[in-house]
Amino acid sequence: IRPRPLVAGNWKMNGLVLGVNEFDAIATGVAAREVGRAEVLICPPFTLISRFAAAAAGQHIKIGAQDCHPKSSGAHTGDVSAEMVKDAGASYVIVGHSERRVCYGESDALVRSKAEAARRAGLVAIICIGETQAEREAGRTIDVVGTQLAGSLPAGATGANTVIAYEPVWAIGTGLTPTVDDVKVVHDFIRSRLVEALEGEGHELRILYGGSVKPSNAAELMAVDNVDGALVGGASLKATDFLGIAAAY
Ligand code: G2H
Repeated sequence: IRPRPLVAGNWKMNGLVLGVNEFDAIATGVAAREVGRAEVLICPPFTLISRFAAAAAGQHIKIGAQDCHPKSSGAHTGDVSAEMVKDAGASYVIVGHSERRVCYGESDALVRSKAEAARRAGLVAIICIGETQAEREAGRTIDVVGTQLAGSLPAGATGANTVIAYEPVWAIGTGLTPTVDDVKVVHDFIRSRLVEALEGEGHELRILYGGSVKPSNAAELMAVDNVDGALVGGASLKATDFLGIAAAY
């Protein structure tokens, strides 16, 4: 039995203009069961979390953050803790997105500590991993993904507190997507490593695919073994596109 799919929207640093309208339209679509059996999540910038959480109260749509600090409080100017995100109304947090690994030099160890913070706060961590174009061309995809997974996954992760997102860096925001065969190879590999590390529980973690997911490719991606949902960037900012993707899952 496959885990219930998760379709997550990563709004990145967007949503100031029209974001509230698009969120309302997405929430309305989810409430009207325009989506399939997928769990639907929107991760807006920190500043919109409490607003969206209030709008989503009593509805099925979930809210998440895009990052958190490993500590619960302290002298960390500009940072936001997992506990703060939870208090604002989030139930998920993305950690280790490639944009953070690249722009802020986040290491696997830091990503793991953020995933541990998420668990401590009662949030589900979505741990992102994925190879760059140069790594893929050098034939190092499996090696890189395996190293990131081993370094970022906290001990004792469960399907209830952890989600893995495979996002090939070269497919992010570029319109390029790997072939479904390429996606299958990496997702099967991630599953095998999860089962090695977590035994039977390794079957319970959802493995999302991310990178230029759109309504036109969502169904073929979802049909791949061990693809348990999507992490959607650009296409999650438009309600009709995002609902179209969610409906495929
Ligand atoms: C990858 C993805 C969302 P996009 O970053 O995390 O973005 O769908 O725009 O490629």
